[in-house]
Amino acid sequence: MSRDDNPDAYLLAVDRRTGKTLWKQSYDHTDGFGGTANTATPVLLKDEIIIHRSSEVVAYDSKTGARKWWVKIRSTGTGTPVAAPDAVYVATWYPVGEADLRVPMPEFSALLKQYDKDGDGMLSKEEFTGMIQLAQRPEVAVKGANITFPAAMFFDGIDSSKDGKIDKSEWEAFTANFTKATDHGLLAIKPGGAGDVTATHVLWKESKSVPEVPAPLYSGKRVYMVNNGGVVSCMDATSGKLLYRSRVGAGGAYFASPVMAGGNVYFSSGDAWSR
Ligand SMILES: [Ca+2]
Ligand SMILES: [Ca+2]
Repeated sequence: MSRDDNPDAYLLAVDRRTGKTLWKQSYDHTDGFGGTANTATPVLLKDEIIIHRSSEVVAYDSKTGARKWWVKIRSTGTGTPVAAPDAVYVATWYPVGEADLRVPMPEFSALLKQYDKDGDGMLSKEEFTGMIQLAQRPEVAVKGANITFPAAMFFDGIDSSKDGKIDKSEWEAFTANFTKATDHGLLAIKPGGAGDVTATHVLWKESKSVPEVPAPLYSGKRVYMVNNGGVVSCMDATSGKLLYRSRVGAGGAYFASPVMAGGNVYFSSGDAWSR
């Protein structure tokens, strides 16, 4: 697997004894937004390989590599799914998915003031050299906590008319689409479907305090998750009912997935990002 901007991204099955390629399944890389990571680890549930990527949670037949079912989402593709007997739990995190992560996008008039050197009321690639801040991570007080990318990375996606310039309507369409975060959440998905099961196989969804990187933990018919800042949520695995939500008392970024041992759940925080 690889990033969406890598044309060679694929899922590969290799015979563990001989190293021979059994099958190779390519991705469509044209979806997702520029900053997607797609770093989630694939997981196996019976004969299905389940992958969380920026545009879908998708299951492949482990024998043939055929696409079996998928749920359409929009996320960074960072959280590794967890396979339980009756459901797959996956945190689909999106940079503007929760109110405290959002930052206002600049108005087009402000961008013109800053970048429109030739004064034609549009932005060419040469002019639009700055950075775009897409979101923030207020719970993560270190460098790199603001989700900021070079404008050039998004330029071709924003320039929908493909004339090499961004105009007001193109900028507004981009910001409206980006800030529309409908799919962020911890999803419980019933496996074993066929084709697009977005409308039929999502058992429940919890949209608050969703992890960016850590996998959820399934144990004792409960699902636990921890987000940046250390808010822990515990849901009933079957119904999705929130049983409790609480701060563990340690802030900072959370990358490590929780583990269960001896009847306790262990969480590990860190703030070493970008240092
Ligand atoms: Ca211009
Ligand atoms: Ca244009």
